Order: sequence, then structure tokens, then C-alpha cells
Amino acid sequence: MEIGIVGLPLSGKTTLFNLLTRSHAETGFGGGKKKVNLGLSRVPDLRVDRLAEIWHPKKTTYATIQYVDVAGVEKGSGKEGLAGEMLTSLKNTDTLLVVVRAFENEQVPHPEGSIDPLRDLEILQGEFLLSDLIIVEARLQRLSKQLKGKGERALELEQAVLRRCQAHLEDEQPLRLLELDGDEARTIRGFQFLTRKPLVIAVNVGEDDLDRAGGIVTAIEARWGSPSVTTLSLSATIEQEISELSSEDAAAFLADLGIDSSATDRILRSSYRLLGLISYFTMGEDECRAWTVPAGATAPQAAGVIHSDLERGFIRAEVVHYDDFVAAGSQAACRDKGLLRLEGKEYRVQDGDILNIRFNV
Ligand SMILES: Nc1nc2c(ncn2[C@@H]2O[C@H](COP(=O)(O)OP(=O)(O)OP(=O)(O)O)[C@@H](O)[C@H]2O)c(=O)[nH]1
Ligand SMILES: [Mg+2]
Repeated sequence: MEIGIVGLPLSGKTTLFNLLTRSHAETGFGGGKKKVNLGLSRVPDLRVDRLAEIWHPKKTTYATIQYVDVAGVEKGSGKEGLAGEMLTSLKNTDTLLVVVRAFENEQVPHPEGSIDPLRDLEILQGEFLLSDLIIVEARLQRLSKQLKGKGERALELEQAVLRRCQAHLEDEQPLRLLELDGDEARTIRGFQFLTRKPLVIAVNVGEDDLDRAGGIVTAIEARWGSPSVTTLSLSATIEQEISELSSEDAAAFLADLGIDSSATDRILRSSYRLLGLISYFTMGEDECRAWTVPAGATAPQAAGVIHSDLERGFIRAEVVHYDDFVAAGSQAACRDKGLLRLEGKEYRVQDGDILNIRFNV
């Protein structure tokens, strides 16, 4: 999974990126202008830890997420569309993590001169709407030439869907709110429109304003709430400091501040939920590992995440749920209790399933 970190200039994107990926990219003035930061973060999962305690495998592997931290989006940059470089960097992202500034810091000027999270979100969305619209219009123009006189069904469908997108965008509505059927959605998937991506909105509050965060989140939810948007608040600088503590001190410090889980965990959980992703596991003496698949994936599709051969040659999967496995304590105990099931090609993998895939190529 790939998450793009976006926002207005100096909203705290790179600070959050460093926190999420434990990196040390340059923050502050100009830090974000020049380059795109890429970083991997592992998805903490207590279930993987527990499996590793049981098996003592040679290797323990967590799911990973790639974060892409781009330059601040400047107001008015969308006249010719966002910079090509930014679009290229964000193209393959599955979700956008929008960092909205709510912290006061006299050393760091706000590009609009004042702190106003709702206004900033409108500015950002305005640029994204325009960027999508420019892409839609360019494609529609080319399609109308290509289609002259010819009746090609696929192109006609594309044209019809893009016209709907155009009307929607002109109406200042993000494409994530446009209802499309499966075929229509597939037709435009390749364009990777920014306003179609799910959003995790992170309100970056100052260290002295943690108690104001709730009100801001509520106001944002009232304006932006939808099934594909989640809003949360965090303080990037506090969490950055906490992340440098030992895990016990960190937990105590978070509890002190009334924060029940770290920003990293909350962002990951929100992203999984928005994208409808689940985790399944494989285990053994060699490796215990988490894999990420869309909810509803069949057993062969889930196997395909490991290797395409496993999907192609899928025969069946031996399945036990993590909770059952841990309660039973070992594979042998699961077998004795009849907890291991054999599932076929139609089986839909559940979050927390442990799979042993039988295949033949
Ligand atoms: N007081 C305070 N300062 C912060 C907070 N988050 C970020 N800053 C400061 O704001 C400045 C900008 O932070 P960055 O993380 O570089 O912001 P950015 O959004 O990546 O900036 P660009 O990439 O240039 O658009 C830095 O000097 C940070 O130390 C915060 O929560 N509180
Ligand atoms: Mg930056």
C-alpha cells in the first residue's frame, strides 16, 4: 500500500513523514520544495508478534507501507495543473494523507497569513479539482477526434464516463462522491484522479492546543464527512518527541496526554479501514508473515499476493483463524481439535486467517 502525504506548504508534512517512517528528511523552509521523500514503514501487528513467539521463526515479516511526501501545494498552482512531478509522485498512491495546519508557530509563517483548517482544505481541494478537470478535458478532446465517425464501444463508454466526471468536477464535487458501477470505475482507474482517492485528514495541532483538536475535527467532519474520508488529530512534533522514547515511556507519556494510541497506529488503522484492507498470515519455522489483501479476496487471490504461481496453481488452503490458533497453542493442537479447515477456490479470506496454501504449477 502506498500513502501520499499532501497539504499546503509548511503544514507539517515532512515532520509527519519522519515520524511515520522514522526518517530524518529536512523540514522547515524550502525543505519540501525540492524533493520528494520516499520511505517505508512497517505495519505493527501484535498478532505477528504473537505468532513469532510461538514459532521462533528465522524471519518475521510485517506488512509494509510506502509513504510519499511531496512539496506543499501552492494556491493557484493548479492553473496549468499541479506540477507534473507531483502528479507522477502521487499517481500510484492508494490514499492521500492530508496534513492540515492547526498549530501556531510564529517562526513558521502560514502561506495564507492565518490558521484556518477549513479554509486550507478548500484551497487544497480546489487545486485537486482543477488538476483532475484538466486531465479529463484533455482526454475528452483527444477522444472526440479518435471517435469521429467510428463507433468504438470502449471509447464511447470512456467518453460517457468522463463527461460525467467533467460535470461533477465543474460542480466542484470531488470524484470520490461520484457513483460509478464496476465497469465505469475500471474505465477511469488508469487516470488515478486525485479527488477520487480516499482521504485521511490529519489535523496537526500545536503542543498547547491538544484540547482544541476535537472541535476542529468535528467541524471538518461536518463539511467533509463521507465513507471515504476519515479525520483525526495529532501533534506531529509531540509524537516525534515521543517516538524517540522507549516504548514503555512512550505509552506512559501518551496516556498522560490522554492519547490512547500513537498517530502512526491511528493513521494505519484508518487507511486499512478506508481501503477495506484486511490482513492474513502465513507461519512456520522459516517465517511468520503478514499479508495485506482487499476484504472479499478469494483464497486464490490472496495467494496471488505472495506469488502469481500460487494463484495460478492454487489447489486449496488449510485455514485456521489466528484466535483459534493462539487459543489452541500449536498446529498439532489445532489438528486434534478439528480447527484446521480445508477451503477451496471460492473461500473468502477473513481478517486474521492463517493460511497454508497448497498449489501445483
Ligand atoms: N510548533 C509546531 N511546529 C511545527 C509542528 N509541525 C511542524 N512544525 C514546524 O513547521 C515547520 C514546517 O514543517 P515541515 O514538516 O517541514 O512542513 P512541510 O509541510 O513538510 O513543509 P513544505 O514541505 O515546505 O511544504 C518546521 O519548522 C516544523 O518544525 C507542530 O505541530 N508544532
Ligand atoms: Mg515538506
